[in-house]
Amino acid sequence: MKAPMRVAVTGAAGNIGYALLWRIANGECFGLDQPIILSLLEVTPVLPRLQGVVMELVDSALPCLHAVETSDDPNVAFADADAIFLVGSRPRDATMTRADLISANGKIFVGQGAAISKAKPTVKVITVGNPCNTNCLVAAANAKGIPKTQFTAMTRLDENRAVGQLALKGSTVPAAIKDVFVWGNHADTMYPDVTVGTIDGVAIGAKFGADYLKGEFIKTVATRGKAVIDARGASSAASAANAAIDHMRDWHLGTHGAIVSMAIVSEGWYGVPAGLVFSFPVRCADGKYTVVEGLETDDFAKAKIAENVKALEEERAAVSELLG
Ligand code: NAX
Repeated sequence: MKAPMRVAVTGAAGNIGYALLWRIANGECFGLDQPIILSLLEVTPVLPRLQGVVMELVDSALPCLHAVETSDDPNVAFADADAIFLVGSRPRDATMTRADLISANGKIFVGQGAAISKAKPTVKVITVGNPCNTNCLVAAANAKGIPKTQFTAMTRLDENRAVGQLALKGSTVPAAIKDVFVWGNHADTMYPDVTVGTIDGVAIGAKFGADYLKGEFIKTVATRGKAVIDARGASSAASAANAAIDHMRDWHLGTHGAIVSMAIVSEGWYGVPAGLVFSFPVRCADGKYTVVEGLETDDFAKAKIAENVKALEEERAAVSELLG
């Protein structure tokens, strides 16, 4: 067995947390030979409920669970962390506009970002709490001493939703689908790109045609989160936790040549302004991601990328005073 890794999870007593923690501690994310110390962060009033989650984790005798710690202080929870899942954030209520939500959550991510300075400089951070791209931007701006490359936001659920739809339509399994990825913001403007994607080894574009791929397909993926809420009376939790595992596992253990989606701090790739947290096609190896450059983008893709840039620039303007 290796030396234990410290993995922090915020919002650990929430719905996504309840589906996520078990999968981290049973070896699915960092490998079966990797002991895990879970460091769970919650707001103070929720700490008693979190104790119930801790009891259940212990009662599950998960193969990789070395220890579980809890705290309501991010400076404690993130100290010396190797990986951090930023899941907790304030939900939007009926009185809030999207701008109110961005500003309310932005403030949480100033404090959490500053606390991430106490993690290892190699820490891998995934931001799930919404609006996740901009929360990630705020956290990265406030985490002194941690390279921007270590901050990511989750668009893997959008990618997985796209793959799920293609598998249904093609009457096959998701594993038969390769190299589908998402551009942009985790919002209904995101663009699932199938240009280099294949299904059972056949180009997806040739199999399904542009009418479906630029119409019903994009619309279904873009509105899937709302459809789940309407049907279930609660937002996506198990599928979100599953996507967070996919994202972190691929970053840590590699994609073995496959293209996946990660929202990362742009260095200007594909004309996306440097500094925006934007979802790109990436491959991962040796614990690092690399943007897949040189893919062809047609006018449709260029327009979608521009639409996402505009939305994220507006979000960035709404939190400009939080960016240090
Ligand atoms: P829940 O409301 O079930 O749980 C959130 C938990 O976070 C609560 O237990 C709360 O006490 C805690 N929390 C709030 N503020 C905190 C803080 N400052 N520090 C630590 N903990 C804090 O929500 P859940 O369903 O788990 O969703 C969590 C977040 O994921 C939400 O922001 C949600 O919008 C977002 N999602 C993101 C997705 C994505 O693809 N990026 C998809 C699923 C989900 O909608």
